[in-house]
Amino acid sequence: MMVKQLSDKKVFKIVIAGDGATGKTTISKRLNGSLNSEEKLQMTTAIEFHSFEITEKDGKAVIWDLAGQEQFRSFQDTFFADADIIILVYSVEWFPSYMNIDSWFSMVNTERVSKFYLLANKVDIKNRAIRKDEGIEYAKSKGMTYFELSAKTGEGFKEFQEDLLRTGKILTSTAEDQTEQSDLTEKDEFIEISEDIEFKSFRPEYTPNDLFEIVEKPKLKQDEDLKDKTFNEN
Ligand SMILES: Nc1nc2c(ncn2[C@@H]2O[C@H](COP(=O)(O)OP(=O)(O)O)[C@@H](O)[C@H]2O)c(=O)[nH]1
Ligand SMILES: [Mg+2]
Repeated sequence: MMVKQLSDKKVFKIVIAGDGATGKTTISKRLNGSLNSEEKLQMTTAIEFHSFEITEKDGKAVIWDLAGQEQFRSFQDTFFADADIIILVYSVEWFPSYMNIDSWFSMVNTERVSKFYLLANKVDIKNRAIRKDEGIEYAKSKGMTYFELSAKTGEGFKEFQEDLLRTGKILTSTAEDQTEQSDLTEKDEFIEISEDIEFKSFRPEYTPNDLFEIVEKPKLKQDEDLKDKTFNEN
């Protein structure tokens, strides 16, 4: 996927979405450097905003992050509208969060989006439910750029951050700057295939591409039930 350029835009909108507790807020805070600050979580609004500098020429990104309201889908139009970059997040140890990526993806008007990331978070947890090659395969099928990382330990984070900053620079750059960067396409993200991983986590036999009826069910309660079940089995 080539990065579509915005003309001289200085502030752009990044939307981070995915199921609750997959690490969206942790990722956002690591991006803007506030991860370890005492900043209090504002739970009174439906959306949190995290901003950070993207270029020396006052290019700025604002991340739109749901403040724990992931189960209510009524916000979606405003939330996704005019997003320049979209980041969808799942947690590698929690299969339903991977399944639901399809549902998050379906809320987006992809034509308007300059770049789409799929992040497999929490790779510090060794008990994986989704292999790396599956994540890559899915990302590929949707034209997304895949990274896996741990927002908690920082493992793999730099690679994603650098790609995001590079994208941001292109989005905010002028036409002259563009000539140098015009060759920027996806690089090596799809090449590496993971080693064998033993599945211990909860794992039903379906993938995000065929799960529409599953995500249409009342989600939160169902997920909680599944979660309890998994913990009991372990
Ligand atoms: N082990 C592990 N835990 C994480 C990671 N990222 C976030 N968490 C934890 O997962 C929980 C939910 O994270 P949060 O960022 O609030 O998720 P959100 O609901 O998607 O915004 C918190 O307890 C985080 O500390 C990670 O990479 N690894
Ligand atoms: Mg959050």
